[in-house]
Amino acid sequence: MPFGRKPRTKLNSAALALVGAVLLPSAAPAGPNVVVILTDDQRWDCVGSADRPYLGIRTPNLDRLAAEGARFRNAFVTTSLCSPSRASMLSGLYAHTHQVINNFTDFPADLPSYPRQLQAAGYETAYIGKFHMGEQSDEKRPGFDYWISHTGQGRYDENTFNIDGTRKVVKGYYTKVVTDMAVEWLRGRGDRPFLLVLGHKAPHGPFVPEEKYRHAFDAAKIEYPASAFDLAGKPRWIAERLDTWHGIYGPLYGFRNEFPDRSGAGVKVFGDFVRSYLGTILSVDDSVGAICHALKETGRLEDTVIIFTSDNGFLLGEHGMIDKRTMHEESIRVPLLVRYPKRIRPGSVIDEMVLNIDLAPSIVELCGAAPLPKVHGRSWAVLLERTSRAGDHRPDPEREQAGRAGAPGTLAGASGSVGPVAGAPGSVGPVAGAPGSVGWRTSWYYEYDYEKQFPYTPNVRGVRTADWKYVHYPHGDGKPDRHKAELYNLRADPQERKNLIDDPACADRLADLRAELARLMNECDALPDKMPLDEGVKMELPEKAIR
Ligand SMILES: [Ca+2]
Repeated sequence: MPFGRKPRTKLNSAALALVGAVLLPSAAPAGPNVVVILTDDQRWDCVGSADRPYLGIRTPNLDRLAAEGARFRNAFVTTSLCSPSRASMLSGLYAHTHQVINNFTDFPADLPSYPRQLQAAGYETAYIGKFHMGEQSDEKRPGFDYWISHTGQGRYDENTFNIDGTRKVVKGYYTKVVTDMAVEWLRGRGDRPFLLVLGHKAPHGPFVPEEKYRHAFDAAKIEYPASAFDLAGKPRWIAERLDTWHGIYGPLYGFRNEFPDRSGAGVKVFGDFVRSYLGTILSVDDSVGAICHALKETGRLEDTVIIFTSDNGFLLGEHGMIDKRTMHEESIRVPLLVRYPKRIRPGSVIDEMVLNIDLAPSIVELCGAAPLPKVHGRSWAVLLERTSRAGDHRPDPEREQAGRAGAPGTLAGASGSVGPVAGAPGSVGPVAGAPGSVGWRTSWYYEYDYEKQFPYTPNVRGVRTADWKYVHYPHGDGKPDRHKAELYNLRADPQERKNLIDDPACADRLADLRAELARLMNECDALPDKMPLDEGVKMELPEKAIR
């Protein structure tokens, strides 16, 4: 079933029929506005609405998106690295197809993307903030009518932006600056529907929280996670990574001056590292509140699909690792919140496994634009439709009233007034129906290619199902692997503590997963599988310019 093409076509047709004429393309586009808010390196549990929010982090504006929309509790990236994942989001394709396989490659100028499809359908389109592909250029990219971005990683303070052709140093904290720019653009919109992508730098390292949040997590007690000391039975490269740029005893992106530091006292600097990461996310939450407030003030909140997600997750010490790239849960899981009351029952929680390659086909379908000519992902609009069929999904009038009286910087009502999704008004809890009940995927393929510039992670190839994960590390020469593989029963062992790869009782399961991996790779055009040679984990630090 290459690409699952037939079922997808059927599902798209069914979904289109269900939502009616509003999704049909026309000369004057009638589709909803779309605002995509994209963070950089934000792990899935660093939003207050997560099942177990990290260190109890509170993000009232993001939580409001979840309470008034849908929270995907199983959202993943197919490559946990900034540029490859961003290119997958734009195109709906795996990295091996779009070929942005590292952080130094630009999005191919001729590759179809969802912004281009929306632009062709008559949308006004804008990109504001961190683009993070082809970093040597800050020039406007295809698909966007309006453009504000910059070269490189950008700076948290006094960043130089290319503001639609004019380069300028802008004082102020990055997250606030790009939010103000986005609000200004939103306020200037006319009758045409629009797409805005707001790309945050936060919480990408080196983490510098906004001054007001510098001490927000001072009281939090932070230790190395237990899994950092639990490496028996794991591949040796994981232990080799401990002292490197991507290990918990290494420099921690410059937070630690003396390294490697395996002393017990070294955990204090690790704690500062984690606190700073979290602090930057609080400013992102303010940004979400400001964007929603601007949409409400301009009368567009209910006609706008708001999507919040991140380009990859982030390891905060799990398995002795920081950073991303690996296929461990903290690396591949991202937040995904979608608010659009016309299609989503408030407080919906969606369990199906969705991927970064699903974003483009989903947005294109929701907007009624022409489908992308080729995608590996699938539109999750069908999952949203199911939430609305569960009952009345109109906005709650009382909450609308609260919104009109709400303070600036909040979506509707006072900041922090919304509790966890489960307790929110209108919450329906998990959507009824087992995974697969709408023909949804029950497994997916993960890939990452070894980087010479960051020699801390091997080539990675893996398959994840709802309950199992198999991941192996090819050398890149077509010969048998030289690293031990990993096999986890995620239902029994969600923290991936016990590697079952050598357990004879799991031999049949392992064979099934290997067969499934081969099937998935064939289905998404990943064969023949090309990758660089694994040159091993190295102690050397990355060049300063690319840290
Ligand atoms: Ca990233």
